[in-house]
Amino acid sequence: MTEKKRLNKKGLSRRAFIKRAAVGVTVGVAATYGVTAMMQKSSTDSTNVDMITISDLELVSKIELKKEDSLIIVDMQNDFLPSGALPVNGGDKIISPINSLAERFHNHDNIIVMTQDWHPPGHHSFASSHNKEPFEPFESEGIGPVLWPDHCVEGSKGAEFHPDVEGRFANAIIRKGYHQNVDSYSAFIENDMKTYTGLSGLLNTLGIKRVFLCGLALDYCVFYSAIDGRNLGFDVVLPIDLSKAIDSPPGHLSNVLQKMMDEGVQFVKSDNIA
Ligand code: VGL
Ligand code: ZN
Repeated sequence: MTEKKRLNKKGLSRRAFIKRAAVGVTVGVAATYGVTAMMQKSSTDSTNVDMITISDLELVSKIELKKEDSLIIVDMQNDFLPSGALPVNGGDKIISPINSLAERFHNHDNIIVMTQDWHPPGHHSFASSHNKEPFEPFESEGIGPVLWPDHCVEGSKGAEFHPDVEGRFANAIIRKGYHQNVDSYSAFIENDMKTYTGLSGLLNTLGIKRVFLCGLALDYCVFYSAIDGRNLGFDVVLPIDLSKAIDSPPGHLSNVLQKMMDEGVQFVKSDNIA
């Protein structure tokens, strides 16, 4: 049996477990939260053989753009890029290929949305608000699984889009994370699992059926957007070369890749989107 098949088989049994864990959950990231906590536990187990990496993902060979497609560019802001407050490794490498994909969407007259992490000073997700260190584990309603350095404070330089990111193609900008005590990783629904950002309403009104997600960070805002996107009935495509991960706590990335596979997110190289 090939490595991929083996992983998929494991994925299936894990999915069965996830389905059970998710009983009673109708919408949003509720299932994701419980399951992620469960998965994190297994990821720190050194006997865990399920660790998957980006190179294990099965890729779709080619995707043709349709008019019901939208590109969501997640949090390409100074604070998530080198020299920012919460820099994501390699984040700068994806700027130019994201611009090029955005241009393709624009040329096809497809809707492009940019999201912007936008926190009030002293936001509850900041370690400094709890006299703790960044990346310390922390769970409370709408916050966690770790605390963050102060980042993307509303109106600050760090919250601005990186100047090299081509913003002129964006048809809409969705801000998120602006409630003091609740974070919003997902572009669709805040971490309280009930407050909508308005993105799904916008996309539904415009007749969008499929979303392409790129940007930062792969294992937080992109991941939760992908899962919510699926739960809200969208087809979700992730151009895998256009997103980079934080991977904190360690093993988090592997868990979320597995979860996205299980939820029917499609992976593709951005060059193969035409
Ligand atoms: C993000 C952590 C905190 C993200 C935002 O954009 O992935 N991660 N705030
Ligand atoms: Zn944030």
